[in-house]
Parts: sequence; C-alpha cells; structure tokens
Amino acid sequence: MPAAARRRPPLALPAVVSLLAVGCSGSQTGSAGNPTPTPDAPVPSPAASPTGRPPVPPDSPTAAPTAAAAAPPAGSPGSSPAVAPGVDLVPGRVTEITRDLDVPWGLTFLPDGSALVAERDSGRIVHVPAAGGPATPVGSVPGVAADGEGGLLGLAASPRFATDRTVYAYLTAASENRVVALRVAEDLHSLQQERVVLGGIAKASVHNGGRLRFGPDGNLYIGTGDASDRANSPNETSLNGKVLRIRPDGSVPAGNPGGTPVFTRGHRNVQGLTFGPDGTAYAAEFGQNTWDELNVLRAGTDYGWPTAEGPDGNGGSRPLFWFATDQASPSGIAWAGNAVWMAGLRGERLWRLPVAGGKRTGDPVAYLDGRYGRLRTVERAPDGSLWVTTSNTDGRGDARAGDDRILRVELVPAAS
Ligand SMILES: [Ca+2]
Repeated sequence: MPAAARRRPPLALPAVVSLLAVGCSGSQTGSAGNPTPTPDAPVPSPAASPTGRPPVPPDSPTAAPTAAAAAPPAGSPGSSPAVAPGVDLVPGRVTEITRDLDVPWGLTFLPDGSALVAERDSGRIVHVPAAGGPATPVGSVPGVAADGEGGLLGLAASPRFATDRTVYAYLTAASENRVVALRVAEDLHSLQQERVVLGGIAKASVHNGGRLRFGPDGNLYIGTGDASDRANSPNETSLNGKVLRIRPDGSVPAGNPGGTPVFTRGHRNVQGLTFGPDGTAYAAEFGQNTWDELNVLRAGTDYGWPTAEGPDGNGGSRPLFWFATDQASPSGIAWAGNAVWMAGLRGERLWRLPVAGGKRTGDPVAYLDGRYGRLRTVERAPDGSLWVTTSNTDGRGDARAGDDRILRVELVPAAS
C-alpha cells in the first residue's frame, strides 16, 4: 500500500490548519534554513490517525530485495550504509527485537549487527543480539547520576570498534553532563571508563540533550540542551543549547567556527542527529509549547532559540520541517531511503521526512501512530532495517507488559 493511501483526514487540532503547500519536487525552496514564508503554516501533513486506532497494517511483504541487498556507498561511515541511492523506502513488517528494558535511550550497532543499548536511569549498558532475544548486561557506566531527563543517554560506537573496543557515552553526572570513552571487553560482559572526552556541559532536570553521532568526517557530533537556562543557547561560550563537534580524543577539529567545540547554536534541546549520504547533517529538537524542529546543520549557524520557535519569532535560521509538539516531541533521528526518520515521544509515532541534500522533497508521513506508545530512538541497522526503541517506562508514558521494547521495522521499496 503506498504511504499516501494511509493518510487520514486532518486531526481536529487547532494547530493542524493545512496540508503542506509545497510541491514534491526536489528543489522547490531556496536556502533550506530560510525557506520563503508561506501564508499557511506548513505543519506536517496529518498522515496518521489519532492514538488508539487499529495498528497500521504492514506493507505487504514482497520478494523485492531489501535495502540490505544493496551495496553500501563507500566512505560515509556516519551515514546509513546499506541503501542504494534513489530508492524510497517505507515501513514493512514490524517485529519485536527485545523487551523488558528500563528507559532505553542510546543505541549503537556493533560490526556484527548486534547492538549496545543505554538504560537512562539504571546507568547500565546492555547487549542485544542482531537476531533479537533477551538483552544481557555489559556493565554500569561510572558516575551516572540519573535525575529527571538526565542519566545515561546517547551511545556511539567508535568507527574502529572492532579494534579499539571503544564506545562513547553521554551521561548526566552529579555536577555536569559529559561525554566519556568506554572500553568494552571482548566478551561484552564488562566495561571500563577510559577517559572523559568532554565535560562542562551544564545539567538540569530537563533539557539535557544527549545524542551522539559520528559524522562522515570522523568527528563526534553531540546534541545538547539549554539546561533550563535559555540564555545558554545563543551564548557562544556555553556548551549548552548547541550541537558540538569534537575529534574522538576531545580536541577541536579545524573548521569549527569559534575554535571551540561549538558547531551550531541557538538550539533548545537536541536529541536527534543524523547524516544524509551526501554528508548533510540534520538535527531534531524539542520546541517549548508550539513547534518542534528538524534543522539542517551548517557550521556557525544560529537556529534561533530563544527568540524564535519553529517558524515563529525573529532570529536564527528557520527549520526545514516543524511539527506541533503533540505530534512529535522528537528524540532520535536516522537516515534511510531518501528520508530522515524521526521518533516522537509525545507524538508516539515514527515520522518519515523526505529530504535530499538538505532540502525537502515531499510531505512528512507518520507511521506506528499510537501503536507502541512513546518512541525515543531510531537507528539504521546494518541489515537495512530500522530499530526503534519505546520509552513508556520513562515516567511520562503508560507502560504496558513487556515495556520497554526495541522494534525492528523492516524497510521496503515504496510502491511507485
Ligand atoms: Ca529554531
């Protein structure tokens, strides 16, 4: 079934005032960060129905090759590895990888297709087999002081994990948020902290950011939050309300605009980072009361918080997509099949956002709406599927038996 056929009439929400007026061609706007204002607020198309309707039926499984069968592009370690350019992918079958996790947050794949998953509140890292099954403990990360939205958050395996056994973690400690390098034992049954890679990121009970992602440039990108002090976001001397970029050893790479870890500023709370196959960087952030954002990141750019939220207000670069907070509240994002996929917490859905080269190429479409509750993290697996974590045990959801889970969302070519 083509994705468009699943669209439903607009929700009866005041914020949903119109469908996107833009066309579907690949380059209908000018600068992606500063699209021409349109009379109608370009909220995402309300593709999904309200929470509680029957589950979205999977696209019919076909014999068409999955993305995993395609040859990976060379030289783009930070981008999704296994999709042939030009193929639009949509969700197929959804299966359960594992269950009974405690507030899963970061998820990073290892070279064999298995994954390490961070539990926010327990501070543990667990290992999940590539084929699914019970998670097994690897170890507890030293220094985690979970509180509110803080705790053990993002994970990113070193691009050289097979030889260096290193995983980077973003955590809330007693006095700050920090990024640490961990060494994981060969048997995956223990870990130890090697070093603090970057400290001094202010903490708070909310707005701690926490996402980590290696870019195609080999640098580590870090999404932070304003730590409940909005003055941090435009302040270039603060690490908060930023996307940071550092080398794996913590040093500042050439090309950072101020010679500091700050890569972009004016963000409120960044929990999603990903890269397109052309190297374009994307970030998702939570708005305050009105608009969440998906931005294209460009070094040195100010994204407007706190003087602007979504398309409203003055100052900063405008987002590529914006969403009513009850339809998104976005955490993780990942690239696959000509789109950024975005997991929504309050929105309880998985958004497909068609983009190419930092420009919109179509309308957002929502999947899994309400079916599994709050969705925290989405990652592209080495086999071409998406792994999506639920977040119903985080204190803001309705946990059901088996929560929290990791789901495997098969991706199949869209019907033409
Ligand atoms: Ca903004």
